[in-house]
Amino acid sequence: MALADIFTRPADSAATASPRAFGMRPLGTGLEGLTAWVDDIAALTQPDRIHWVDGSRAENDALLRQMVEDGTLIKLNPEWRPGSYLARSHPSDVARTEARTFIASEREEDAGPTNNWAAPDDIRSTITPLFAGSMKGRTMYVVPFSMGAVGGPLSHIGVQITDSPYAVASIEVMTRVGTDVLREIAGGAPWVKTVHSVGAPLEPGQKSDAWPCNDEKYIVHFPETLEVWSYGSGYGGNAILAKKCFALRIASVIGRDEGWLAEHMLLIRVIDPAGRRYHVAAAFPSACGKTNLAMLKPTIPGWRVETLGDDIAWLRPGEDGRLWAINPEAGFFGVAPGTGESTNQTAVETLWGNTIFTNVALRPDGDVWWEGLTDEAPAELTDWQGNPWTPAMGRPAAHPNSRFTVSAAQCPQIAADWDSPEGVPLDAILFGGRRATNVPLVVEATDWTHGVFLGSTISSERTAAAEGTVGELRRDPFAMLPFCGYNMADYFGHWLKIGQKLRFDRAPRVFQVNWFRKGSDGRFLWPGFGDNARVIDWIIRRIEGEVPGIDSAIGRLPRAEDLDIEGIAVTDADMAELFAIDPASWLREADLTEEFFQTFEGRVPAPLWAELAALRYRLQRA
Ligand code: GTP
Ligand code: SPV
Ligand code: MN
Repeated sequence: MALADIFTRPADSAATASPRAFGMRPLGTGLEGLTAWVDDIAALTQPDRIHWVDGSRAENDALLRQMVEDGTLIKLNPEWRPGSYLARSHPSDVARTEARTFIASEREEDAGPTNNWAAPDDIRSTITPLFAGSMKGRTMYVVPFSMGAVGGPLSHIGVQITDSPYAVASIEVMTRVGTDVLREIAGGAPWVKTVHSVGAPLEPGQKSDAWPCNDEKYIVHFPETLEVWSYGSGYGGNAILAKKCFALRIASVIGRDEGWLAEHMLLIRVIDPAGRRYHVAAAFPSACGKTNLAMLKPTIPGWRVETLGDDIAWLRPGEDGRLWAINPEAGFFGVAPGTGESTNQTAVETLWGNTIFTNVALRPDGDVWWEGLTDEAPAELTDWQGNPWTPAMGRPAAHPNSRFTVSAAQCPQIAADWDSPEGVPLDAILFGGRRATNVPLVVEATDWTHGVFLGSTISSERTAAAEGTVGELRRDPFAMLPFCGYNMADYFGHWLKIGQKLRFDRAPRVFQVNWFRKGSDGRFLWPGFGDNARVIDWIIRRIEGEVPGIDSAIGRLPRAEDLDIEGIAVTDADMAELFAIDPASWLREADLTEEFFQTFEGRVPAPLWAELAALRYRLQRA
């Protein structure tokens, strides 16, 4: 089949298979395989129209215009926010739904205790009837996309079928969409199948809701057949399947089998006053500071940071014994609240236009607002649900998980080579979380194995990025708890194995950080944001061997005089509290770690148990 024909081909007329027969047909390879799959999905979901997305500007313009007409998007005032739109989701569809997210591996133990497992055949027979006819009255979009530069050595291709034009517009920002991806498929490149339906078929003549979705939700991953099926939600990671579903859950499984890592990490280049360049990746749980650190504006003179990625990094050991990283995405889906001139000026500048905002507040002048954008709220607003709002009402105007979708290229400090196919060699890996107590501002792992242990024991207070109780402490190893597509104990083992492929003197050094420790008065002890550069500065001087690390029970700490706190209002008492290590509460943490490791029923690698024993030994003597 010629590539040009794909945009005009009618749906396969034979494609009226019953849901039960679905998936029985061998697909073949290349474009034939792709079109056979599209026909199968169309036969199942029965859309009114099929639209092959070519990723062109004209197509995107038309899509956005259509969504404005349909009431899905509100066009913002171009005087303030050119090319930008506001979407208001259904109030029940505002975040990832982890309880409805499944890993359908053949064997239950391959999903592990931290994932919801479903037997593939069982869950297929549950969801297939839901997808049957689910796109009636709607357009089915076929979106070919590449994660990483098209054709790059670390890149991977996917195709998303969706009945949500909002998802299409988002995928076009977040990934590389277009005909060059089809060309790769035509050339025989493997691709991941992702199917998404909001689950809101229309009767003839029925008008769609502005934000169609379904109370019943399923986000199902089939790691063996490289498929994602998502039903019922139009929001974020539930609907932009390239992101968490593919680039983390499915990619982590591909990485396990191929010898690389798919990680929930931001990626930056740090340039010191001497012009030396370092590459740092950092894994923090959702809404714990990745986008902010990715756009760091150092408050110490002479330092610069260039953004490479803000959410996901794919890491692969190179021939040179270093660990190389790419950002597979092409845009940012960032948390709006808390993003302001004083915290993340770069993000504010990135959002000057061409941005889709979801669930933020609308100003009377047709611009957007959210808590933290400015110190003072405007006198009146329309809140994220479309209701009149004034500050006196005492509830937030923007949803706590409201977001912006904007292309990475628009970031003023994006690295010139951010989309280079080879990526960058890592000098440091940071693990962090939101911890009001116990965890110091920064601690260095003694070696790779200890670093893997630190990653495996990360816990963090829950945020609004997913459904659940905000503030509740939970384990979130490597910030991957909701995103690892296989047994996390095996994943820990895979990290250890990757370490063996690195040259010991070239492997990235591992650190744990915590910007969120609080004093007894409940305030953050560390100013955070731009001042986090002070911690990075110490990390880099450790890498260069310019300062000693002080051994403690939990790892290496800075000497007080080595952390540059000139010009910031952190008192000696605050510093002491930021680094205080209470052996008794750390021993309690160690007990919880043991409990956590035990849930994996013997699968946690022995070196991590040895690290736990060594930690306890040191704590008992501290
Ligand atoms: P996801 O996109 O959900 O993965 O979140 P993220 O990890 O990118 O988090 P983001 O950078 O958007 O920050 C989430 C929230 O934490 C925002 O409200 C920020 O203002 C706040 N935050 C980020 N960095 C810091 C920091 O250094 N200190 C403090 N106190 N808050 C921070
Ligand atoms: C996160 O929750 O980590 C996000 C938002 O980045 S979502 O894409 O919805 O997963
Ligand atoms: Mn983010």
